Amino acid sequence: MFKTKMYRLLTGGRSLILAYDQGLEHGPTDFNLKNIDPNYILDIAEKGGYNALVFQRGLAEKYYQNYRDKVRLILKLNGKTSIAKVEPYSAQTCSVSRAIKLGAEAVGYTVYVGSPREAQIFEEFSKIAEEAHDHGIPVVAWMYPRGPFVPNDSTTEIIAYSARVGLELGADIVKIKYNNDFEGFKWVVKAAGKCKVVVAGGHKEAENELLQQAKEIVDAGATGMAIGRNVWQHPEPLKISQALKKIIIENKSVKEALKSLKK
Ligand code: FBP
Repeated sequence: MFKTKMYRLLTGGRSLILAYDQGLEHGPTDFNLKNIDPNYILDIAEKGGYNALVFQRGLAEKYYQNYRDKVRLILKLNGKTSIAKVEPYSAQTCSVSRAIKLGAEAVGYTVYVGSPREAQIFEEFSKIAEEAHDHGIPVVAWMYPRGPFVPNDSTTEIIAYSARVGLELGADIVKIKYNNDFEGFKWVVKAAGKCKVVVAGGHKEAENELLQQAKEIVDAGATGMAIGRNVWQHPEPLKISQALKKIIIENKSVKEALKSLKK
């Protein structure tokens, strides 16, 4: 079962995942009148042919159930708001068994590497990884270095370390940020070993920059992207999805992907 689920998260070894947990992580400040509605996002995930969509449990319960046959779900098992300025720790909000009942193909969890609460985070994550794997469910780990002991979360060294921690702790896919160091990112991917590497999108940026970033990360050996704002804040989410797929899934050039945007 694990192999089938892992296989379905990929297309020819690559993956494009739509992330929509920002309502909890950042608040509605990321949204407009369209993308505040989870149905809008489900429609993008379905029509855009995403490998999977990331939801927290509340959205999975209230919006996802009619889409079980149309969109694959990665259920995020922990979360936090951006309000409390405390030591980085994202509490567990859903169990693995509940995620499976809700139709999850995989589960997700944020590990704040280097946080003063790292020991607690590791303990929680290890239990989740064990339970998920016992049930044949892949684990996607958001590996984000953060906290007072991490003066810079964008160095290649700390990103590579975070990717490695994901591998060591039993993640199947690590979701990390790209720091635009193309050569360094090859090392990051090596550090992740048999773990697949997907890159987060970040704040909305220019289309050519986003597509260039997508090209660099797959050329460096990453599996793809798990991206949110750059897609559902885009005026034409299906077009930008198509352009990303051209690069990530079809191995096309940035030029060809940009051309598909103009059509
Ligand atoms: P984006 O592509 O919109 O950046 O989403 C990626 C993501 O990892 C989300 O899944 C998550 O909500 C958010 O970024 C958290 O980012 P941060 O902790 O840096 O605010």
